[in-house]
Amino acid sequence: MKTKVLFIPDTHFPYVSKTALKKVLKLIKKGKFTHIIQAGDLLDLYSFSRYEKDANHTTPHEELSRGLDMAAKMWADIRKAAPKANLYQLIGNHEDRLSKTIARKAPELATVCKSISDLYDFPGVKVLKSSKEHLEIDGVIYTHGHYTKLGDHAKYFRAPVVHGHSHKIGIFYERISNGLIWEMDCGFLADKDALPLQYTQSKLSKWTLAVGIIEDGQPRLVVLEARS
Ligand SMILES: [Mn+2]
Repeated sequence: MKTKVLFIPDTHFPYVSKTALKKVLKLIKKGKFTHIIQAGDLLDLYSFSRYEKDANHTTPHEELSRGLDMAAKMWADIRKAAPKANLYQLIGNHEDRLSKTIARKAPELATVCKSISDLYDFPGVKVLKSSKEHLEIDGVIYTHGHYTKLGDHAKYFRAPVVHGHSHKIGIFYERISNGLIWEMDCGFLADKDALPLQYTQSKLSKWTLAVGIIEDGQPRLVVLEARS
């Protein structure tokens, strides 16, 4: 069977870009995808960040429950739009914020706290266990990503790789002795004006709303920003 994969990058719920997410759902309705993967950084978890933050922006409970509700709604909508597709949830570095908070502040509680993958138990969606795991479909590796330089994941795996994480877009190709490897960085799907996404300006300026499509082993980016 031929595969057609949709890769949805970092959504950072509840700080998702609602207009971009709507475009993704439209794409899914007519796209006949066999596999749909969310890259991780599904939730932002700003309240659990170890970086400087505004403690009054939201409460940990409110942010987590709103984020999970919105994420559950996205997956329910996706299931309705593509009932036959295989659905996967990857785990990103923002998800690690929960276990890292426990490890830092109360490591003795780690064994009694729910694992991240239990929290992300959406109906009909297979979830990976940690940000260290990746998915492989037809020889292509799908991962949240951790390197910042385009091409470094493909060089590490010596295989085609699709990822999110950097919030930038790009496709890298390299010829190696026994063929061609490539890497696709799929951008992000969050609202960069939301306070928790306010990183340094030099980073923000390169962030791009997009998704990745992998059809017959070939990568393609779909940019979701309005044309200016
Ligand atoms: Mn991210």
